[in-house]
Amino acid sequence: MFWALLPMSVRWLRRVVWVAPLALAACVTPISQAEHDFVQDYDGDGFRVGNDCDDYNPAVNPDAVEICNALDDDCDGFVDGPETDGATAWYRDADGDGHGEASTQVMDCFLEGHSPLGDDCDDSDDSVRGGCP
Ligand SMILES: [Ca+2]
Ligand SMILES: [Ca+2]
Ligand SMILES: [Ca+2]
Ligand SMILES: [Ca+2]
Repeated sequence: MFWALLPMSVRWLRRVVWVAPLALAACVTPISQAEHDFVQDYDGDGFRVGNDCDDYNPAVNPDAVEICNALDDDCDGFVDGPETDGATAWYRDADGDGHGEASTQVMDCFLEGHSPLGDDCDDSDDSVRGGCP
């Protein structure tokens, strides 16, 4: 009985010897990082690496609305700015007293050297600030 099965076993073994390495090679054939990134959308926001400037944050993608958060939410290359949702008025504070001059108003999320208060009646004297007559 054993001998009767031997030819079939030998044929099966021969097939395994040829097919197994080919199947294994197909499984482990590496794809390039570019190919991997082309098909991958790590954060599931519908934008792949390359179009999504942060593919680990679903709130950041080309369809997102730019908000004041120090991030480039909409992937346009600009972080926040005057057109950002939530931008407020800022006034240049030349004397550093925490109050700015009303005529220098600009809209933004945050501006270095500026104050959200536009009530400095003398922006060259830090002893004179808000509440001037
Ligand atoms: Ca994203
Ligand atoms: Ca932002
Ligand atoms: Ca942006
Ligand atoms: Ca002042």
